[in-house]
Amino acid sequence: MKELKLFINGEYVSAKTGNTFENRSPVDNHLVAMVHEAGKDDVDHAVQAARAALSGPWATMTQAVRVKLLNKVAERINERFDEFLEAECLDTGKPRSMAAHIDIPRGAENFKAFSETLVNHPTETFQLNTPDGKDAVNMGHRSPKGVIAVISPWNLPLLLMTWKVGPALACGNTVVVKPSEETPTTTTLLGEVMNECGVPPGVFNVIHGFGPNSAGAYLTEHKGIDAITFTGETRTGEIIMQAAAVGLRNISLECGGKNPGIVFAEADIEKAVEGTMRSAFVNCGQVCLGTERVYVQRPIFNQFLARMKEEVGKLRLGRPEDEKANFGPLVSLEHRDKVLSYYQLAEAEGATVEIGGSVPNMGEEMNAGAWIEPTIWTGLSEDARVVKEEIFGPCCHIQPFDSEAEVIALANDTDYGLAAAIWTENNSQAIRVAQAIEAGIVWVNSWFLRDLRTPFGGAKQSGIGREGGVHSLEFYTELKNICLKL
Ligand code: NAD
Ligand code: 6OD
Repeated sequence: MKELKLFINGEYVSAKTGNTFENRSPVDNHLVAMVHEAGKDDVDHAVQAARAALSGPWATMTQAVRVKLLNKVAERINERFDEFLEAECLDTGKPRSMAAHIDIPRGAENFKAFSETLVNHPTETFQLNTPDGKDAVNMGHRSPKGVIAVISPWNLPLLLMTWKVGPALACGNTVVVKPSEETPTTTTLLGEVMNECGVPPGVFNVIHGFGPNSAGAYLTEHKGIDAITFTGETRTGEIIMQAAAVGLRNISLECGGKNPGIVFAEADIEKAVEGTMRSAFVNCGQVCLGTERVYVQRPIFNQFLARMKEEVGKLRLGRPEDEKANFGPLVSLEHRDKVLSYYQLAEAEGATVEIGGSVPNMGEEMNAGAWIEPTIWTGLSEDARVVKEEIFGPCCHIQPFDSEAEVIALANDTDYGLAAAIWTENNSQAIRVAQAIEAGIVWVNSWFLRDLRTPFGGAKQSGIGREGGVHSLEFYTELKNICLKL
């Protein structure tokens, strides 16, 4: 049986707790690996290693050498592409075609993009006339924040972890990563890559375990952590924010969403259908930016709904390695229970189930997995829990609207503010509505089109702070002003 150990100070080590937990495939529930669960002592070991590495060769390395190393890491992930792909698909059950297109290439690219940003981003200078008729020069200087705790979720495991580790290391920090207990494998594998590329021991550390009363909480509460970057559920973000308050540690929170898709009568319907199919159903609906509320202008409502149902009917459920499959299972049986409870709630709240709504029959072997049908509902009121709460499954509610003002109000009537997608060929309308939507990112005639130089994050309960491009540099460095009297 495969064993996943902790990665501390450049070595794979057993957890001092002696505890392990199971990592099972959501495709058919087979046991993939036993994972070592870190306790307080293990977390302390990892944080101490990361702290010691802050004053080792990593600290004296020039920026140019560090950038070269991180580019090497990106290249090495690409050289070991098939291993990362296999590992990600085993943990998540997602189609290989999707992980090969999104998860793994972006996982590698995150190490390149932020190095480039760092190299090309100037710090500010101001010249000041002083009262004695002379001058002073103010010079911005960035230094690493220190030891960063990276807490990541299971939906895009490698991509979302490296999205934080890439810029954190580019800025000269060291990290202790706690990947999701559901998807520990690619983060563990990255330890090998760090060693192969010559990243000094202690710079990148991995601990495994759960959240409360386990590795996640021990890490965020550890006094040796200088800043915490978290992606996951809003309620977990609230708990982590409380931990960060002790010692006034910096925090970046990328949390949940209940994102609207808005399809205007002036949309190219086929573009809107294609985009909404992706935003609602890709990765089995487990993308924080995904669309769970779709508002369609009344003149095209019936046509849009009919086309969506037609396309959902064409989705092919299957194993990751099935080349014809484009739809995998949910990440776990536990998550399926949650999503199914919303499927039942939708009916109890009076939804019309337009398509889907239950568990598919996948045959004897795969019926043990976390499969679920892609689902479309109509007919719910705006205050239904299914329309208000994040489900994080392959489902959406489609609702007609009449006016621009009405749909802006509907789109914003949520505690969340992560993302939105607008579909219209009328650019003035697109910009007007995009500016009025309360969200960190609004796509027009596209979805999940990512430029890593742009700010990424959520408004309202979807998060605090922005990462991406120079915004990551803001979070991962301490900016100091040096004032030199001439
Ligand atoms: P989660 O909050 O349950 O877990 C995320 C991580 O936090 C895991 O590693 C988990 O072990 C850890 N954790 C849980 N409780 C903790 C605690 N008390 N202290 C420290 N660590 C703790 O989220 P999830 O189920 O893994 O991911 C799905 C959620 O993530 C959804 O809400 C989704 O919207 C959100 N998400 C947001 C973004 C974004 O960029 N905004 C991206 C992906 C996912
Ligand atoms: O593309 C990214 O950088 C990013 N953070 C994506 C988040 C996806 C959420 O599931």
